[in-house]
Amino acid sequence: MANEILKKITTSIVDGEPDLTLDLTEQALAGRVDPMAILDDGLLPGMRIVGQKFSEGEYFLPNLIVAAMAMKRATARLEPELRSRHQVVKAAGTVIIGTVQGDIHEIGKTLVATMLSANGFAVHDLGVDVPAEQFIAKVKETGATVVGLSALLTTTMTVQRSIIEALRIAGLRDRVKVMVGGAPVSRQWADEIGADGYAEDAVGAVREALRLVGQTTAA
Ligand code: B1M
Repeated sequence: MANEILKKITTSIVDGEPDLTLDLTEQALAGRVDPMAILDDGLLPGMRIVGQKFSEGEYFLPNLIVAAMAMKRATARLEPELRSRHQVVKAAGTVIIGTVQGDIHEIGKTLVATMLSANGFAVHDLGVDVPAEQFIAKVKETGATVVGLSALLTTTMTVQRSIIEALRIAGLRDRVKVMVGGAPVSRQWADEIGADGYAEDAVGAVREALRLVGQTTAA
């Protein structure tokens, strides 16, 4: 039953049917399918296929938009389930997160924020298209010790580097650890731009953030 419904969820993302995606997500939850499996084995494979079809010229921008709509509705429904599965350890640390300036991809960043907050971090999500000044102002306001920079475009990855530099110029670089992520980002890139941490996905981001604040608990 689980495999079948997960496949249907994937297909509904690829076909761009947000109502059906939400409906199938509800059905899967009612059937006690693990919310993490709904995400990893149902929704995300659908997004990967959509991205592939877009790069091959089979899909166009409207296909991306409708797939993102389906993904957002389903992840909003999964969010409380994902949170409730984690025993929250209060004040693991304070994280400021956002998608960097010039980039409006929000789904992955929001998932990372959700998982961090489900694991005890106080999270300030600045949204998308966030300029360096806004990260800096929020670090000063909150005293956060981790800054998370998401970038989904090869053209906006470089903004991660500029933000790290802006934090240095603002005299904050020694006070915060910077974690970077996003589909085109790699550990190598993180090292190259002087980031302190990198994670490939939302679960990895929790592990990395805990490492950065000096804790060892696994996500
Ligand atoms: Co865009 N887009 N898009 N898009 N889009 C990609 C990224 C692309 C790979 C598609 C493709 O060509 N195959 C391509 C980028 C190519 C490149 O630069 N290499 C692309 C393009 C080209 C564009 C536009 C330029 C298209 C255009 O206008 N011609 C445009 C850019 C707009 C802009 O930002 N300025 C654009 C627009 C859009 C939409 C607005 C239509 C929509 C986003 C809607 C929204 O977010 N509200 C969209 C979508 C949906 C995608 C794809 C299909 C899916 C992205 C997604 O949500 N994935 C994407 C193709 C793909 O990735 N398969 C694509 C699901 C999400 C859960 O995964 O975001 O990777 P992801 O996040 C993961 C990890 O990366 C990681 O954890 C997350 C959870 O596992 N992670 C972090 C993310 N942030 C992290 C931060 C961390 C740690 C881990 O620490 C801080």
